[in-house]
Amino acid sequence: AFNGTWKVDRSENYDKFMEQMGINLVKRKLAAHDSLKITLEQNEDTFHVKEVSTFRTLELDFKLGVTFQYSLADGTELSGSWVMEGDVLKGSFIRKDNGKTLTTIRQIVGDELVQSYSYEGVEAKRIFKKA
Ligand code: MYR
Repeated sequence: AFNGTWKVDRSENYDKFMEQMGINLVKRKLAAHDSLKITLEQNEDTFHVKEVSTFRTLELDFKLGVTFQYSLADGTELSGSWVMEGDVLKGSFIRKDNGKTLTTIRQIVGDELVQSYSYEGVEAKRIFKKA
């Protein structure tokens, strides 16, 4: 169900979320228009991800339940993993610089992919449409 290319359509509370993450105003303004596109390809418990935005292009693989490293566009390093609960992908990541946890959920709602983020009490969503 997650397979395909997803292009961000809109975001909710993303600016506040990034502010909580400590990202400065200039970077937040750029990030608000990052044209993020995520391609997901699932093979059993392995996912191949291609991420394309105005900041960068990157590809990675992760396996459900297996910890991996991921860097945000601003260089902040995270370590964590995704698990599948029912039809929902749940991710839990720890920031390497301060040890704080960022959780995220991907789910299909209608014909959209909704990714929710939570960090230090602030939540945001980015909603993607099939490209
Ligand atoms: C992936 O599955 O796409 C790779 C792992 C993603 C890890 C969690 C991403 C959190 C992104 C938060 C963006 C907010 C920047 C302030």
